[in-house]
Amino acid sequence: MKIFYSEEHRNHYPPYEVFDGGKRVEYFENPDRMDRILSALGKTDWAELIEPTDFGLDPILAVHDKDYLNFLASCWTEWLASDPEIAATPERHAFLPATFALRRKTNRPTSSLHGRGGYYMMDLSACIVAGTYKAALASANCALSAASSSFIFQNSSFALCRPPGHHAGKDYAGGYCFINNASVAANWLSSKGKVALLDIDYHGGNGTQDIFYERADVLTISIHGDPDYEYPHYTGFVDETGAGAGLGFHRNFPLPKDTGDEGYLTALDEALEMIREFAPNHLVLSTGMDTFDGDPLGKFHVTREGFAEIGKRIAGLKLPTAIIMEGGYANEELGTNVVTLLENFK
Ligand code: SP5
Ligand code: ZN
Repeated sequence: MKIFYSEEHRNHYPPYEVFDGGKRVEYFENPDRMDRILSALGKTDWAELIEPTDFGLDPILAVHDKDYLNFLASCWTEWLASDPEIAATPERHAFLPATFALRRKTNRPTSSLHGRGGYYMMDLSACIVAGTYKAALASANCALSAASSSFIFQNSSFALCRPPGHHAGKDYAGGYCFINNASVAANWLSSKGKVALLDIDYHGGNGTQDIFYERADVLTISIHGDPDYEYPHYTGFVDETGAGAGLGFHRNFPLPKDTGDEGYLTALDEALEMIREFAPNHLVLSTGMDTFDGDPLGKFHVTREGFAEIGKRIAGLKLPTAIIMEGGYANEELGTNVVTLLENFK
């Protein structure tokens, strides 16, 4: 299986993120996650590591707002220039706004750095540092390379994306995500045929939902912790089913705390039935492993055997699939869990 991976992600490693209550913690979405996956893939005889192709900005701008992307590109340099103390100790800093725009109709990003920051960010976990923008571009190129490979060879491939993407919308970052890799891939594929995007990350795929909400050519489905108790808190409810031409082409499966293999697989079967009925030409799989029992950011109890069965059932669709890495923070088990899922798509 072709695995698209870039070393560029290492330069995106913010020194902290901020949890509820203002608590600074180590950045959970760290480079070690990739090392664990690479190490597990290295022990198989089927993983072929490939550098992504550079697709340029056009396929990214087909999904994201130009001014938002410009903000990501220049944010760090502007932040450094704003304060000599930051410039003197850049490794201790990350850009984060402390005021957030309510998306009222009259709101717009204002010209100051914080005026853009609070508009283009939804929380305190999409921290921007020196290497963030280039890492995000490389990550999107991994997803595009996987999409293109799956299309050309009509088989499945894996984009080992970091940073992840599914919380990022057209013009906002959040939840460790800057560019919505899976959406960029799905949108690219949508010019070749019908696309289904299934999001199995533990957190609701709010960015993906927003991006395709009014489109009927890309069916989006997310299975996740109910926003009644879980991040991203304000979206991912069962009554959000698309709008306009896209009505009926989005579906959320919010699940209760402590969901295990059985409850998860029941929801998955219903999602897979919807995909079969939609009869897409391609599948994009937003693959978070944070549903795992013991994930520090999750409240589900999906087991290793669960991931084997999840992989088997999704692969049973027999669709060329671009598998896109999203979250998963139980680093010690992350590599094995990813390989367990991928085994089914060889
Ligand atoms: C891609 C992805 O999985 N992003 C997830 C971002 C989640 N950020 C919110 C974290 C809230 C952590 N709550 C603290 C629980 C610690 N026990
Ligand atoms: Zn997640």
